[in-house]
Amino acid sequence: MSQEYIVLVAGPMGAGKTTAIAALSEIPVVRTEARNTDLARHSKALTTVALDYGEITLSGHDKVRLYGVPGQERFDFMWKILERRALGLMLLLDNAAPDPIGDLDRYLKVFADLDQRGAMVIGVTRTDVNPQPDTETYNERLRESGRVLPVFALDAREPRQVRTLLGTLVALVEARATTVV
Ligand SMILES: Nc1nc2c(ncn2[C@@H]2O[C@H](COP(=O)(O)OP(=O)(O)O)[C@@H](O)[C@H]2O)c(=O)[nH]1
Ligand SMILES: [Mg+2]
Repeated sequence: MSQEYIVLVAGPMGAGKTTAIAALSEIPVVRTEARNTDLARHSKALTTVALDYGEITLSGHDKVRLYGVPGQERFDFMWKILERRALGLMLLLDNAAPDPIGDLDRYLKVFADLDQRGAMVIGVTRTDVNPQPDTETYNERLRESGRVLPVFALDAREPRQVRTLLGTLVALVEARATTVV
């Protein structure tokens, strides 16, 4: 039977959410971007203020609806609406950000419900720009917070790497679906 999954792609501004969705999607990505009015936080001229949307069909039948959700705290309420419908979360973290481990902590708190109910994978981008912290540091932090989650270093511009991350997430969602009846 074919399945349909809603997957959220979350993470701070500049982590590669829009790029990752574009790398995965087989339809033209619906992008809602606007001029960045928060240049103090990030120098990007365009930033996501609403949603990015893309779709991918897995193994010929299962469809994944991908929603990129805003990275700025002032849009928090939008995360909550979609989170209720989602089964999986791809959390992207920018390794070149000032405090990526702090970002991890913050997003784990925000998405605690989805983490409990669904599945989560973590993709660390920009390791080419900033190799530290390494994935072991993320793993340690996750262990401290009582979680075991897959952590991948990846480049959001590389479709194959993003597909690997999504494939892992879908496998976790399916494992949950068969164990939690
Ligand atoms: N150097 C480098 N650039 C990346 C990587 N992943 C994404 N980018 C770039 O980072 C920029 C921000 O990505 P974007 O998708 O707009 O981030 P968003 O704010 O999370 O949607 C884009 O120019 C991407 O091409 C990576 O692993 N390394
Ligand atoms: Mg974006």
